[in-house]
Amino acid sequence: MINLPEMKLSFIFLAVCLTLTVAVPIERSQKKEEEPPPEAPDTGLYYDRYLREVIDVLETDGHFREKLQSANADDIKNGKLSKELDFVSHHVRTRLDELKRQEVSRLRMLIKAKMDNNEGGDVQIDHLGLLKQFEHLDPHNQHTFEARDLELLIQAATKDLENYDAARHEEFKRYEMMKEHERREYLKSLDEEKRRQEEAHFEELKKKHNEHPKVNVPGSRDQLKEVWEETDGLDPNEFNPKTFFKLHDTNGDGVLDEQELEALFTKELEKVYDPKNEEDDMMEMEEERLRMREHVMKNVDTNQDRLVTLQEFIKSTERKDFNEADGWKTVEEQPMYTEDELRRFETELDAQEKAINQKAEQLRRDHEQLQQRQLELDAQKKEYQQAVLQMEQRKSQTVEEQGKPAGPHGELKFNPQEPHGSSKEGPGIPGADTVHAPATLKPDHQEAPQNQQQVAHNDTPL
Ligand SMILES: [Ca+2]
Ligand SMILES: [Ca+2]
Repeated sequence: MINLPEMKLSFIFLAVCLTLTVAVPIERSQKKEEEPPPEAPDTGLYYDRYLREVIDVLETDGHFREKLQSANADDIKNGKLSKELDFVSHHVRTRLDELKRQEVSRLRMLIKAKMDNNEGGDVQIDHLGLLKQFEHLDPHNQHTFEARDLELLIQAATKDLENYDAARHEEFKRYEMMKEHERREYLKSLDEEKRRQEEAHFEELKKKHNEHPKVNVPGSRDQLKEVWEETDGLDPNEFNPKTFFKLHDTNGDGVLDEQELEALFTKELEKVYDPKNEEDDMMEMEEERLRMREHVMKNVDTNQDRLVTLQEFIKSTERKDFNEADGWKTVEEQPMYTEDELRRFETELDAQEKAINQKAEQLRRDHEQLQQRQLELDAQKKEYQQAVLQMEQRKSQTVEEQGKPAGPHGELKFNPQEPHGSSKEGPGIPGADTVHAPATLKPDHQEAPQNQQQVAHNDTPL
């Protein structure tokens, strides 16, 4: 992969996808054995892979890279940059077209899977109509990647990531409610004595968790100075915001992105959370990290592009509350949900459980029916096999007894015009009459096998 230290292309990413701290591997097509660039975090978007691949391909185009370096966040967001797509090389366009076709095909599969799940698969799918629900590409043109596609991709990612923090808070809240729900259910299952013990233990853990050094307000002088002194090993009396900014703009792109900011909070988080302690919940630590970053962005990122410039940073250090000495209230110290919300959550859980049980019961019944049907089919099959076998036995016996070849049309078997022949059943179940065929005829050993074959063949439709 091309390693561009000043890769402004990551600006698209910076503008949109700096939310997560988790890194995932990205597939790289180039074989260059250069130092691998730092991997961008998984955006958590369902089209994350497509987004990354488009950016990777665009990075390979000199013209586009140049334009990107001179673009600002607004140019990127309002689609001005997307127009530059018209000037990228043919080779890059071809690869983008390919990526888009793959993405459209993936979305079609998603639609199909969803429809199969809901409708049983027999419905005619309106692909174009359904593709319109995906806002990260232009569904009207499903074969080529155009400027419109880049514009939509940037817009969708920006918008979706703005909602992403909110979704994470909501998810965390549900996690906490689930935790409390399970704790209460567990307590209910205990006898009086054991329950008292458990509750005492719970209170003890809570107390232990709350015993920690004062947590500084993120982005305040105290917090930054602590990083300056302890992480950077510098003299606290020489604290300098500009130097601090440069030190912590670790990728050197001139802005502090969300990840670079979150890295500043590690010291504070370690005061409260230790993965080795039973009383410290690491999910809460991640929520804490997110809240700290949001707090700083709210106060510092004045143009709200999710990036902190040096100018924005310096300005924030001049604010009155930069010097505020009050501590930071941790996740644990504020109510995450009300009793009412917990009740609603439990009702919802209950309904979900009922629905799942109903579905399981239905599946069990379906399964039983299928098993029953299979048994019936097996029995039927056996009967047929038995009947065929009997007929074959009877016929070969008859033929042997008659000892004469069957006519070219097999008339011997199905319409025996025997001396005693009285069968009018035709090809129904022959043999009943033929077993009584006169025994005077000698079997012809050369012809008999052919007869047998024909008998078997003609009977197969049964
Ligand atoms: Ca940076
Ligand atoms: Ca900003």
